[in-house]
Amino acid sequence: MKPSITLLASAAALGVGAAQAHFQLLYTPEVMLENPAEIDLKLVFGHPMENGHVMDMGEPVEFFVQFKEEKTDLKDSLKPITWQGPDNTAAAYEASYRIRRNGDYVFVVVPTPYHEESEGVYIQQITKSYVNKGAMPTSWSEPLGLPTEIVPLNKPYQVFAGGTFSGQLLSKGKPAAGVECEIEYINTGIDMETNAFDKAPRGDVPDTAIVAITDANGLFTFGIPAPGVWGFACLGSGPVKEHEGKELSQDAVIWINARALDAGGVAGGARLVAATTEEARRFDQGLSESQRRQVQEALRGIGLYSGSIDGNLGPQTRLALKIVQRTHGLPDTGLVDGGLFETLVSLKGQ
Ligand SMILES: [Cu+2]
Repeated sequence: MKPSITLLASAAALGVGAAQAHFQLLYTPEVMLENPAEIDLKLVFGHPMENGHVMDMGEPVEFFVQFKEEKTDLKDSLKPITWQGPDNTAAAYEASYRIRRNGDYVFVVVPTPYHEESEGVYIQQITKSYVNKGAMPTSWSEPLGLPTEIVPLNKPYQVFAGGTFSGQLLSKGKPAAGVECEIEYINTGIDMETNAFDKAPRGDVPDTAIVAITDANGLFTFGIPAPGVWGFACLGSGPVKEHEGKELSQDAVIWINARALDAGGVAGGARLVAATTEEARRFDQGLSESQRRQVQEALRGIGLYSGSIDGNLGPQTRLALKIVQRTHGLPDTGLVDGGLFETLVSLKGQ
């Protein structure tokens, strides 16, 4: 929301930026699956970049998954939960869904309009999140016929930090020009078990919301500066402008996942030491399974790893380890060596 006086006052008291945006989250931790899996989704209305207060969701109007041509209603699978924000709790929802076949799954929530009392307006953020299985792209670039939506022009589950993401904003299927889109990232840890955000933000909180304006064709492009889960909310682009006699902002939201890419000599400088698979295996055996999981959790905590916490240190873990080593001025072996475990655990605790 535009910050209200009360919010500004309380934010000033807390010493946090107030000019951040609210986002409908539709979150699941893993967006590229190799194997069939039951995934958990959390639906939360909050302020992810400043890690601000969370807001009560009403029962969603629609919740479904689109796989190729098939739209499957998932409303009956929604369960009400209480979400613990950093300083308040709010009504939220969760669901789980079994992913079996290869291809793109688009999860969509059409929330019930939220009454923003401080502004006397309603907000409805029609939100899409993507999951892929089997590295087989199918329909990620197709519009779904929503009242308003952002159609991704890059695979939303495989964007690289330092690269760009482009989208086309549609309203009733037609390009929507000159619309302000706010951009944020999830700047906090998400505890899928206890339904909670961490108490503090993890990274920088920019002074004001990041914004892009759609061009004449409804297009926008944003350079993704860092790995993480990024959200785009184009405001008021939906055709419905009023709800229960009050102004309605019907917004389009999309979530994308950006990770680091090791382009070898080009981006990462010379590799000092390249760990062979055999060396890596030997090193891993020196760590307990719980330690290997801790490594993955720590890397996920700092936004460098989006895979599963399974204790198997695969290529994505190796790359993340190298990045940590480079930023700490260590040889980039990609191995948990030379006190790196302690470094990672301390990073996680921050
Ligand atoms: Cu808000």
